[in-house]
Amino acid sequence: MATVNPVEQALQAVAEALKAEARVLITCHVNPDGDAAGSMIALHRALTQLGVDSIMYLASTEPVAVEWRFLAGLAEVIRGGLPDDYQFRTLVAVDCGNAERIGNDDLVRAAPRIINIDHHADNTRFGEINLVVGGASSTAEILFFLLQRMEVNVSPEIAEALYTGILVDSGRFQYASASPSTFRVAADLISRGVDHTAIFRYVYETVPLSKVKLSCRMFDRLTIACGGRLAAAVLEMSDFNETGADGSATEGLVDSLRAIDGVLVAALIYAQSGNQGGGAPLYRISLRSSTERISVQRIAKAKGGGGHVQAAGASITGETPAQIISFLTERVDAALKRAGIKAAGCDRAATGETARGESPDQKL
Ligand SMILES: [Mn+2]
Repeated sequence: MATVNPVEQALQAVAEALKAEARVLITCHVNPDGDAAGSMIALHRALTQLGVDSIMYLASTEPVAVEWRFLAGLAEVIRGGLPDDYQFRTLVAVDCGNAERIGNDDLVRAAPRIINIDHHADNTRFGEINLVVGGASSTAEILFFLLQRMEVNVSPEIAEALYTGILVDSGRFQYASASPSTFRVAADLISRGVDHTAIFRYVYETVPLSKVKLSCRMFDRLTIACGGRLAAAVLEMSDFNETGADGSATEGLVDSLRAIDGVLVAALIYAQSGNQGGGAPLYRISLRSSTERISVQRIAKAKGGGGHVQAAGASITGETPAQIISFLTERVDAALKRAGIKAAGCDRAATGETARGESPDQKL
């Protein structure tokens, strides 16, 4: 007897629902990364092609990280203030693990219907229809299959947006979430006209000098703890002001902390711009783990955040960076102990850090 694949079922349900929609509003999480922005743009173009009245909306008014500014279509995104007819539009959330990440509660409350498309394993399934594939490299990879099912013509523009999402969220195809399917989809997109060399240059090799200066500050403030397994760094508001970097310049910085030999967990703690008001200090932590045996999602969750097992984040109010680092040290020490991982340099083979790593989440 044929088994019903839940991913296939969800793909079909969302494909049918979207094709039948008259008006939609597509949004992604605040401070969008390449997957969030690329997914939003790709889906918008696809729906427009099918004759659906689609608009894109982003709750945050902070500048989009310089890495994604090349994406054609960003200028069409409505920022901050909601469009007049938002309460009549089906809300399509892409790359949002929970409804709060959308950043506008009014929008979520007023939506006549919510369709939720995402790859965060801890997604709260806040939609009426949920297409959540926890093991997928990116939301963009899920969208590729969705658009095929909707019989969308994947134009070079759509392909470029999808490719960017996949490239970035798969860690340039190096994370465990990069499956054979991820590579096949990327190959397909390149055959449709994606200039992967140009995208690589835009995303990774047009770093503003202000961001380089900011990363110097980050390495200056580096704390190594937990027997060399935790690397944590702090960026204060003054670091942003003095280097001329804006809040979006933190994009990707935490990955270079994880790259340090022996380090398994990286944490970047940075001041949020809401800080200057003189209220309680607000910090954002970006967390990365090099091994599936240590879940940073769990650590982030303890502070009200979330994400993936190996990439997560949280916002923290009312704690100093020193307090946050001691919390992280405690948590990482406990996680290392649970996983039976020794200090760096002791027993490298036992860490599994070079293992291929099979994600326990659902695959496409
Ligand atoms: Mn994503």
